[in-house]
Amino acid sequence: MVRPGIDSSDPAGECLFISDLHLAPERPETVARFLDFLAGRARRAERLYILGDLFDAWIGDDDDTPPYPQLRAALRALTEAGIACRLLRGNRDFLIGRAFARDTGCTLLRDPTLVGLGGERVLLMHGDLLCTDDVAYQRFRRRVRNPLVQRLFLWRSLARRRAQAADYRRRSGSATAAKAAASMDVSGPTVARVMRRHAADRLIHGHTHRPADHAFTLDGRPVVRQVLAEWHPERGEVLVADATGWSREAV
Ligand code: LP5
Ligand code: MN
Repeated sequence: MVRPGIDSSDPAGECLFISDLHLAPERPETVARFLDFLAGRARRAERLYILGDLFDAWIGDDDDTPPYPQLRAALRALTEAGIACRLLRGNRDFLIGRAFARDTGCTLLRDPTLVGLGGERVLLMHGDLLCTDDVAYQRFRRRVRNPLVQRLFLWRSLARRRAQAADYRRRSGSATAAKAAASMDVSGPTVARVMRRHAADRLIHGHTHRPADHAFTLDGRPVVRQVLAEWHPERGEVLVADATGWSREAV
């Protein structure tokens, strides 16, 4: 059985959940939207959870291409203002490491992580682990999550890493274009298995870019799976948990 990460439970204040911003040098509007969010809306929260794919492609914590230094500084300013920032890595930014956490004050979370919120057991994931019908992706995932493969990648120059990431993106683009849409969504039996294993009342994840609240019954218990929205240049979305319950807000 995979042990989940555990996050400290029941903060008194508001928790915000975001994912799939896909920030990149060539997406200045989305970067600006996120910087505004960090300097504004996020400051009213107690905790910010980022559930993966904050970056479109992270090739190592030593990448100082703009706007990465500015983004690190903005996250650092948020955590220094007393807002806890928890970061769970996605399939595009799984190479975020300890240096990034140290520079920003963010805490890295395991996938999955269990947190108690409002009396519920809430399971947090990026979402890619739930896409078990996508056998080719799961094979690719096992290979690139191998620590030795990652160490060899990180030994290369930034230019070579950038080229290799671009090659993966190209190959992934042609692979996904050829896959049936349903095979890239989460698998229902896998969701049930994971929620049952962790006795979760609520599962929050991103990755699929299919935002929705799926309420259903699991072994006679009402449960919910909330899928976060990807961010666009003209719109971001945040899932909010506070004393009054759960809601979604455009930012
Ligand atoms: O990202 P998205 O939504 O387009 O597609 C994903 C899956 N694809 C990926 C691949 C990423 O896009 C690649 C970007 C990585 C950036 C970081 C670089 C650091 C590399 C470090 C290496 C140690 O995640 C896609 C899913 C889709 O989500 C839906 O869930 O279908 O999966 C694929 O397309 C995978 C393909 O099916 C097979 C992979 C082709 C590439 C083969 C390369 C050889 C592997 C060698 C490993 C050492
Ligand atoms: Mn993803």
